Amino acid sequence: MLSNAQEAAVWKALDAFNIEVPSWGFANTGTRFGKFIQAEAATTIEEKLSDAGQVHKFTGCCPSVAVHVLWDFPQGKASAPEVQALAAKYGVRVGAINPNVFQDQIYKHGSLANPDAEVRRAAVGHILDCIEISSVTGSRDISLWFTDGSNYPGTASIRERKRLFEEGLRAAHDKLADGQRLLVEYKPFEPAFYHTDIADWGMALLLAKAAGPKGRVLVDTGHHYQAQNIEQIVAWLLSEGMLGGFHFNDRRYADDDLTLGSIDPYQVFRIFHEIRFFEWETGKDAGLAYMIDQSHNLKSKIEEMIQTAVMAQAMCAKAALVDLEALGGFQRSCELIDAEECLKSAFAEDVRPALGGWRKSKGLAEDPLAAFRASGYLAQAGRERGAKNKMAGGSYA
Ligand code: PSV
Ligand code: MN
Repeated sequence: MLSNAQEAAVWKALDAFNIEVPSWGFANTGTRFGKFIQAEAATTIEEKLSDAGQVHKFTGCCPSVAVHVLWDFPQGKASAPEVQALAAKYGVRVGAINPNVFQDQIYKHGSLANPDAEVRRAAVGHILDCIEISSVTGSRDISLWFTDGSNYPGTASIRERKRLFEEGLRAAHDKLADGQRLLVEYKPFEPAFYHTDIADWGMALLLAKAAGPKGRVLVDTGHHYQAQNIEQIVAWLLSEGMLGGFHFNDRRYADDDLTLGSIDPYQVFRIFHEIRFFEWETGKDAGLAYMIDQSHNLKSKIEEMIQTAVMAQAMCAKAALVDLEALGGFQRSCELIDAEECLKSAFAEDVRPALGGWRKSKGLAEDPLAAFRASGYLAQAGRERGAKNKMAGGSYA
């Protein structure tokens, strides 16, 4: 049982916590080995926003939706007002704008680091369109992930490509409006298998700095090698004022896109703890974008997104229970066991009753997943979208 003070700390943390869902998490996706079609999956941006609206309706903590421009804006930047209006129709807003400079045929050898100046110009042009879209949708973050890299030693100049990235990112950064930010995401491998141009947080940090003062690093929790200490990366980026936000998901092997906390909830808790510790010590709001980057081909998509949001809230709540004053004291006096127990005892607390109480106070159901299931939304979506999904490929159960 939590004390009244602990319960108040949880409620305060939950009041301040929102997490963004990705539009691409509601559509049928698969692996490179195949796609299992779900009758109720979203087939249009309107359906994606409708599904995202459901996640927010039942969790109360997912008011915004990250969008991928190539996938969600059928007419490019001309679609921005319509997408904006559709989001409002379903009770959400457009969040981070994700340019896509990896799918077109021209990007076979990269985008901003392509040896061909024409291709680099096209990539910068697309990112500038995305910045214009952000101005229409009122989005703060332009979230950049690149597939640039090479597959075989000797086939690319690593240093020249770094220089080209600096040049391209600077050109994009120059066009940001006030209040907008450029988030630079890193990933160690895939689809490039020898070298990825932005392979880790150090490279992303240097490039975000080279881009300009509105450049920040985006940490996708699935984009690390096995056993990497992600909360240390988070702590370092926070202390540099360079952490922009997260793409949350879990992984067992690589970029598995598993449900947040399904493999290692303690990792998620430790990340939230580092953020809270930083904000408590500095008295500053870190201004982070908490986003989910998961797309599931086996689990039911809306249900899984609700699971994720609930897990994120739970880990954020547990982190709010760490006695930071005491922890700091134990750390300074090297009382190792007490420091460790202080952290672990917060993680061990059952915060579910407090989460339920907070939801009730907001007029939400105490169990968002059960309430969503009872709503009948999925069955209805299946009836409306089944034929379209069937046509799009494969059979479905
Ligand atoms: C790439 O693996 C990534 O993490 C990037 O954030 C993309 O925008 C997203 O997944 C969707 O492909
Ligand atoms: Mn990502």
